[in-house]
Amino acid sequence: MSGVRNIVILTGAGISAESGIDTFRDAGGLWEQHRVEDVATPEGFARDPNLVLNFYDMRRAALNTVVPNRAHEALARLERAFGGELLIVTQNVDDLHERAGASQVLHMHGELKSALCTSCGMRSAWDAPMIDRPPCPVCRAPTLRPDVVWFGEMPYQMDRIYAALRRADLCVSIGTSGAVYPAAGFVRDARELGVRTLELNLERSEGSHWFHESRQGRAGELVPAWVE
Ligand code: BV8
Repeated sequence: MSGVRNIVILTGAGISAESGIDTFRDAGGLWEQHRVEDVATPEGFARDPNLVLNFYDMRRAALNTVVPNRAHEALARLERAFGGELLIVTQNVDDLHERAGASQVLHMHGELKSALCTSCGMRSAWDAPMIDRPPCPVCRAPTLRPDVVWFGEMPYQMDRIYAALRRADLCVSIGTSGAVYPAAGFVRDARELGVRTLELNLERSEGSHWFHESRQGRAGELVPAWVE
């Protein structure tokens, strides 16, 4: 990566697929098992909170049965070895980037291992079920929800993401279908800023035509090969 000083890496569910975490839109994925409207919107949570709390309790518990894969490990190696600025913007709510050793990770759609209190608005590290309505660690009210960004909600730290894109000279998208905005628009934002763009994905995505270069393959092979 000669001459590259600032890298923004966007990751999606495809980077965690080889760790055994279901993606959303692949065959048998999460959205085939549940309607988005029922489990990933504020309206769905208001309509049937137990369905939503169970959906996220199950996914949070599953995290303790999976481990980072070669793609997560390669990005953590890159972060340690790279002399410039590197930010991993992940759409994923799992903790596999961090468990692989990455530290500059921005969860724009929140995290399974975090709780948001709808009474006091505070976020707390969390690794237990919510179905029994445990008390908020801060205000003690029994009003915790998953600290994830649902459809119709504003993703986290958008200003920081756009500031990083403005400084970047390379933007790499790994394992995302390019179906969900505003993340799916980052490649266009990057191109308008004159940033070089690379896609590493199992198959061509909805946004592949926007990338300067698009490579197809499994993240467990493509990402270590790109990092080395
Ligand atoms: C918002 C929750 C505004 C946590 C998720 C235009 C502009 C702005 C917004 C919109 C717009 N048009 C529509 C919208 C609204 C909406 C949206 O984008 N809808 C889509 C469906 C059209 N966006 C929103 O609502 C966003 N909020 O815009 O707010 C606003 C403004 C002001 C004030 C308030 C609000 C919020 C979106 C976040 C929704 N939450 N998740 C959770 O449950 O996890 S989205 C969900 O899908 C995931 O979080 C993920 O981020 C996202 C995308 O999925 P991917 O990660 O790409 O996964 P997917 O399964 O789709 O694809 C996997 C890919 O991996 C595939 O390409 C596959 O080929 C590849 N793959 C598989 N295996 C491998 C692999 N690749 C490599 N190796 C492998 N082994």
